[in-house]
Amino acid sequence: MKTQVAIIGAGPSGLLLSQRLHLAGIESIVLERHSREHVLGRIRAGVLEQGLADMLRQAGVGERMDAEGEIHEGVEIAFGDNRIRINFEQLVGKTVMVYGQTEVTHDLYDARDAMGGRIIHQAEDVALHGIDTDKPYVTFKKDGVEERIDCDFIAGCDGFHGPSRKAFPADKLTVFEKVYPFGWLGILSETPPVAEELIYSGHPRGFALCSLRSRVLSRYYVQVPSGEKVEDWSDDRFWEELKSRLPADVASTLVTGPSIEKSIAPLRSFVAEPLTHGRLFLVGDAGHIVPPTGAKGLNLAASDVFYLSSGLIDFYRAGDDSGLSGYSAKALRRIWLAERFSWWMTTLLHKFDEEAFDVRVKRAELDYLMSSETAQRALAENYVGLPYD
Ligand code: RFL
Ligand code: PHB
Repeated sequence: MKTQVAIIGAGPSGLLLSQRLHLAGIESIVLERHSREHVLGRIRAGVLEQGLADMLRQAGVGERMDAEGEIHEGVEIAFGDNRIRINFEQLVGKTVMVYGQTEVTHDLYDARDAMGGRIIHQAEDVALHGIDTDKPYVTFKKDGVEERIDCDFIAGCDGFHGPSRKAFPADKLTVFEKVYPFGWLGILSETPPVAEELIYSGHPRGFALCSLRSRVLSRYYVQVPSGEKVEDWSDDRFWEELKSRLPADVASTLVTGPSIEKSIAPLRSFVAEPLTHGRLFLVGDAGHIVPPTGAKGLNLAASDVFYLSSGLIDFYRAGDDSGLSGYSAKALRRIWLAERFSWWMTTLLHKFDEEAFDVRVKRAELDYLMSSETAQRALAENYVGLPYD
């Protein structure tokens, strides 16, 4: 097989990249390890920045998001029984879209299907070759048969565990990492959300988040120590723990019900530098991870796609390779700003095994956030998403 851009991974990064390239007349083939059902069964992000929502509209996949998603003008931050609403609209004149990543992926699949996009599922043993030549290629097995795709470029959109980052020569990649000693236990339940907007709650027992997918579908998370097992968390235990970490008036109105999904995600901050080696480009979680507290993972994947697709379009239209050679530096600048924000929000709201001094400093930081409009504006500016340039 032959194509212009071989894309590894059919998560939101890979699908959105292939859609944007297609609209610019650039061919791609997407290779995915799992089945489509598996990809569409994953419950992940829920908050889209305006930059991503606009890109989806431009790519012709915004219709269902605009009909079914919810525009949120603010979020609440709680600590014990103290709460503050961060009013995005008033503080920075922007909003966010609450619409599940699962739905975004669904819409992208529909669009790729409608345009005859090639996505090869259950591709095994995907391997990258010749990335530092101008004739890279990818090999894989499909139904036991060895296949090969020759291409001009490879986009590694294969998430944190995929083969693309591992294809860099060891001495060409530097990794910056922070692993937190806890994860998020999340559940999805067919119950009305406890509040109209998201509530991020820092509590002496640990962090909790009230989120939602619609007026009849709620998504809740509680911080749990690393190593905790989902099987040890009955629905009742989850609801009790969640209630204990929310302001009393919120807890008293929480509607509980059976979970329809329950899983634990570890928390990590991670950046690989650079994002490019030869003809290989890392995009999204393949190159960086943020803890989910700032809702930035999917949104960073989207800005990477924006920079890389622009670089590829300039290359194919005008032979201009400046966007491709500048991709890593441009994407990394925005990535590090989001890394900082996600680390800050995680540190502020989670329970750590800390010294008394650090606990007092965090309390002062929350006091400052609750009492200073300037501090609130900084949170709002980052949460709605920093500009792409
Ligand atoms: P993905 O979604 O991991 O997709 C990578 C794809 O590559 C495939 N793959 C392979 N394919 C072929 N061969 C191989 N050897 C392969 N190995 C892997 C995988 O099967 C998969 O289909 O990465 P992508 O596209 O870069 O997208 C990144 C986002 O998924 C991620 O950043 C977000 O979900 C993070 N995240 C959130 N981001 C937000 O912006 N807002 C949020 O509110 C938010 N909440 C979250 C989150 C992530 C969470 N978890 C579970 C990690 C909440 C949670 C709980
Ligand atoms: C979610 O709804 O899954 C969600 C929302 C906000 C976050 C993380 C996850 O910060």
